Amino acid sequence: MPPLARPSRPRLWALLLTALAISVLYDVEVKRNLKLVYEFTLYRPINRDAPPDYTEMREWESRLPQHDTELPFPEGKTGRYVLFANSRAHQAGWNNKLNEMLFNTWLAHDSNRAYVFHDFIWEKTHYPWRTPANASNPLTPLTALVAGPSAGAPWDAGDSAPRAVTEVYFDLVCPKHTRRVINTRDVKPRLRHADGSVIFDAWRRLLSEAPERCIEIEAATPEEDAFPETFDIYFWSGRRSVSLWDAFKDAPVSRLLRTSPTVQAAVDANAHLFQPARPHTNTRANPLESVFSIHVRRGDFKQACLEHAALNSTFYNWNLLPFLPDKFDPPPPPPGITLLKGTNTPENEAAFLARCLPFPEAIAHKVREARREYREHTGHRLDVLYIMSNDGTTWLDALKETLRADGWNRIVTSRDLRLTAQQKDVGVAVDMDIGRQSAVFIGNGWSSFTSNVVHRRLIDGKEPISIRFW
Ligand SMILES: Nc1nc2c(ncn2[C@@H]2O[C@H](COP(=O)(O)OP(=O)(O)O)[C@@H](O)[C@H]2O)c(=O)[nH]1
Ligand SMILES: [Mg+2]
Repeated sequence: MPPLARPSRPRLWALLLTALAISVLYDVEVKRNLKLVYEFTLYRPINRDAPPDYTEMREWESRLPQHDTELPFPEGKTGRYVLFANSRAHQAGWNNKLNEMLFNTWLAHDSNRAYVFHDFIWEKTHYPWRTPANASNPLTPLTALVAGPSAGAPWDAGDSAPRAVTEVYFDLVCPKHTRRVINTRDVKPRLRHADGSVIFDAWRRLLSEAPERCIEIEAATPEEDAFPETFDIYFWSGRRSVSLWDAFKDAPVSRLLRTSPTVQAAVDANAHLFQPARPHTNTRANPLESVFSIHVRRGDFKQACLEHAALNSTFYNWNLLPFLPDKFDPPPPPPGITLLKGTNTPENEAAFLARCLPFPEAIAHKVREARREYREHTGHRLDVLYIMSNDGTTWLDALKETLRADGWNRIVTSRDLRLTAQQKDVGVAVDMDIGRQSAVFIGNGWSSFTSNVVHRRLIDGKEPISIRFW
């Protein structure tokens, strides 16, 4: 092999310059790609301070007046109780658990039993702080997240149903050996495809007629039932709950549901962010009544929306109420095409993504339309926009820039809120409460967060024109 010729001086310079250019480009590209990977995995905002301490709140829970063994029937040591241990057999987002908790409390109320409440157990990927892989799942006291009969508040005056109690008190009045254990495998299979009213009635009858004072509902094994809740994800992700709306909206568990003091304090502390830029145009006491808020569900929904498309899912729970605008009918396959279960056409997938994971331009378009329609309907022009989101990436900044072009006096996002550690812990409920109180709310039809905001807005008497979906 002939020896390699030594490059001439100009060629050496050219080589060096090219190498330098490549290394600069490489550096920029690699960093950009690393950032994308980082943003994809760390899609949610992660806090660097310490998680909160709840010692005082737990003490407060333990001192609730119903924790008194001397109280007369149906409370006290002769009282009737039900623990839905099945509801915490697997972890899910706060709102997937909240809608089930409300129904379980409703069942307890209607069968004259005290609902046994317990901490919310976090899925680690949702928790606002990083949790080591070998640590147990973080917990938040229920009373930090919500108030109302599910969290121990009294029922209506004159309602003799027993109040909800903590598990510590349940252990005292219903020691393990005194409990009748009902496994979900003995109830759920025959109700698998039943309508909500049939499922509700079956459980209500079972819990009412059981003579035992103490009942624990136990989950079937994960192999038997991966979602062993009384009302599981298959139930909420379809139309079977809708027939229960009229009864649920008037049920005390729903009417008496309230914002927790922790959430209330967070909303109050940040109220100044929502003051309109021109105060003289706003004569309302509550600045949120002039806010247009949007729920931009991102992060894990990048995957969830594809799964909804593959399963051709309808909207979730109350987002399906027939009197609400912006319906979504899962598109049928094109004529002559039979789809395999769990697959969809590229066209149908695109139709799902347009509604479930909309682009900034589509979001801006929808916000413009809904703002105009609200103004036509009510005469009110809304000038403050609130973007609530679980997105922790620069995508949210880009969205804010896109929306700025539409002449909002102020645009606030979840990240602008100043929160204490406890308030950050319940940040999901803080955003929901802002959504509840806003003049207009646009949400994601497949989201249980959105569905629970829709519920509270309707209970508060907000009009359907103010409840929109992408
Ligand atoms: N702060 C905040 N958190 C959110 C928002 N959307 C989703 N999340 C987080 O995502 C988790 C899962 O959402 P979840 O409550 O299950 O509602 P869904 O997944 O939309 O049906 C929640 O527990 C929150 O931690 C939002 O707009 N704001
Ligand atoms: Mg969820």
